[in-house]
Amino acid sequence: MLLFRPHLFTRVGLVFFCTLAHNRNMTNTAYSLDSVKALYARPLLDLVYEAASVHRANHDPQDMQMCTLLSIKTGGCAEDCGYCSQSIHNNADLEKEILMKTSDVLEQARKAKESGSTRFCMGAAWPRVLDGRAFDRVCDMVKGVSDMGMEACCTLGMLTEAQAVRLKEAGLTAYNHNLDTSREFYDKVITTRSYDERLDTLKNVAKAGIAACCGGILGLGEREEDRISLLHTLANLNPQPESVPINVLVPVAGTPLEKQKPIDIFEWIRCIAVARILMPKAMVRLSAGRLTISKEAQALAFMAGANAIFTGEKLLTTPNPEKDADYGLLAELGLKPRAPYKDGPEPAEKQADAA
Ligand code: SAM
Ligand code: DTB
Ligand code: SF4
Repeated sequence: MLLFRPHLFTRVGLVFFCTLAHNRNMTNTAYSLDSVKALYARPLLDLVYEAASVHRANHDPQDMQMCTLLSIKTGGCAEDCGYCSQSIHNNADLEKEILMKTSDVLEQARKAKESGSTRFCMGAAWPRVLDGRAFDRVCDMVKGVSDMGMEACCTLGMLTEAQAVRLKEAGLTAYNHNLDTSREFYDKVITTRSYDERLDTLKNVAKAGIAACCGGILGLGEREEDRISLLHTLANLNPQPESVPINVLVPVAGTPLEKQKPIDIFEWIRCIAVARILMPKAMVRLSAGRLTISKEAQALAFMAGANAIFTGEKLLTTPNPEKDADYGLLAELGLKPRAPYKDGPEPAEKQADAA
């Protein structure tokens, strides 16, 4: 008779998932939904232990990538995302702003670099990119940020392959485009676009040779099955995302989710650990929601494999921990800000080297 022996499963599980994850980076071997469910169901501290081992095998565990966000065009977005302050379907108290001037954006990027950030992410409240003067200006911004020696990232909504190629030529490191939740739960939160449209943009980004920054939001009212399904979809993207932002819902007054019950912090840790194990090479980025999470919980998240944060007092439209608090926490934990890719190989080359 086969007895369930957790200690044995821990070791066998680690070898199994590391091998699977390693193969996944080189071939089209897909994770089965059942394997992700089994991983997710493991005792929390076993998961954290395994995730820490995978993290240490693939990254310098002292490194923390510091990223800065800037909203380059704020509010007035036609999509109906239930969490978002910037949707015209919601009633958040937000000043709409037209596309910023390129020189102002580059000034902000320069300040971010001076304060230690190596990645600069520009966000626009657009459902999709339209060709024209505004997009030309965004390409100039990307070029300017890249020329400063920072990793340039942007998030502009849906994108065609030709637009992705233009961003690549301008020097874009990564394109942020989140799946946000499971396919099954998606239309409970967003009805103006489909999951497949999100996946189409991710394919266009991959075809242009740009790394994808793709993750989700926890605490939208989704069930555990939805979190598992999201992680399963993310891990089976081919190629896997270069970075995986893990957002916790920031409940914004005037949005349908303003009264949503906060996610249990151990569910957050569990998702971070599973993301790290399934996507060993990715940067796992703690994104929205850190302001209300204790420093002890953030330390456990770093142990579970999170290795990037957004710094600066604002995300796009909502508050974020002060820079001093973040640098203080890194110092307390013996972590250090990571150098940009520009000081080493590009993410795609790194993956090829690992293979
Ligand atoms: N319009 C583009 C899009 O939706 O892809 C880019 C900007 S959008 C604000 C970028 C991401 O921010 C979303 O995919 C979502 O994950 C996150 N986000 C937006 N509002 C949030 C909130 N209130 N709490 C947590 N994450 C949020
Ligand atoms: C991501 O996944 N999170 C960031 C970044 N990518 C663009 C955005 C968080 C936004 C949080 C809500 C706000 O500040 O408006
Ligand atoms: Fe628009 Fe993006 Fe906000 Fe959705 S999340 S409303 S697409 S800015």
